[in-house]
Formats: sequence, C-alpha cells, structure tokens
Amino acid sequence: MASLAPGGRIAVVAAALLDDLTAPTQLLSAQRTEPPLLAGGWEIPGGKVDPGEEPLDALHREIHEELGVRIEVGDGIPGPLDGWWPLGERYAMLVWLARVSDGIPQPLEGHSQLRWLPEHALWSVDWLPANRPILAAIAATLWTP
Ligand code: 9L3
Ligand code: MG
Repeated sequence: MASLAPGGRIAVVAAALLDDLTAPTQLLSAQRTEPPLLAGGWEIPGGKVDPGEEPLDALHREIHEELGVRIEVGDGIPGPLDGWWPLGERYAMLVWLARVSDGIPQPLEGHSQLRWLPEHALWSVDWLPANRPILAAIAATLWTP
C-alpha cells in the first residue's frame, strides 16, 4: 500500500542531502539496485510514503532505513505538479534539502554505492532521467550567483 499524490499518483519523498544547509558545497547521490529498469541509475535517496503517514515522517524514516542516518530538514524544492515532481506517469515526489545531523551515510538498503558530489561534479553520475530536472532546480537554488 502507498499514499497518493496529485493525479492519483503514488507519493514518494526524497532528500537532497547536503554537507551544510547554510553554505552547501556537496550533495549526496545514491546508485539504485532495483528494480532492474532503474538499477545502476543515480538518485537522491528516499521512497514511498506509507498510508496515513505524513510525508516528512516518511522522509525521516526512508533516509534512516536506506542510509542509517538522522537528518535535519531544510527548505522544500517545489516541483511543477502542485509542488510535486513527476516520476514517469505513476509516481510523484516531494523533495527537501537536508543535512546529516547524526551518523555517516551508508548504502544499507536499495543502493549499491553513495557518492558526495561537489558542485562542479554534479553531473558526473548517470542521474535517473526523472531526477535530472530536480537536480537542475536544486543547483539553481544553491549555486546560482
Ligand atoms: N524514485 C525516483 N527518484 C528518486 C526516488 C527516491 C524514487 N529520487 C522512484 C523509483 C521508484 C519509486 O520512485 O519507481 C519509489 O521509490 P523507492 O521506494 O523504490 O525508492
Ligand atoms: Mg528508496
């Protein structure tokens, strides 16, 4: 079971994890292990909202399950579908900036590796197509002079 986003899409949440919320210089990318169609692609970590769960609670839960860390959440990065980012036809995702407040991220569940990307290397990984406009919006927010 899952929770619903606009247009009857399945609700997903994700964190753009930064080394610092005030003066960020690096962003965490994560390489997916599944499903086969998405495996090998890079994303910002997160996952589906459970029924009856608040999206922000889902964000903390997913990041702890996948990476083993606690986070401090910052601003949201609004997408074009009532603030949500479309992921293909079936899913839509809410995205927040965040910072690791406790622990060191490890690929515990759903990822084969993690990579901190400095601004100049933001496009050095093969981002999943649906994550690319999100990364562009994040970069514009964080790093446009
Ligand atoms: N998804 C795409 N980009 C992301 C995330 C966190 C998730 N940054 C897609 C992949 C799956 C769906 O959303 O199709 C649900 O994600 P998950 O629960 O498999 O991580
Ligand atoms: Mg996930």
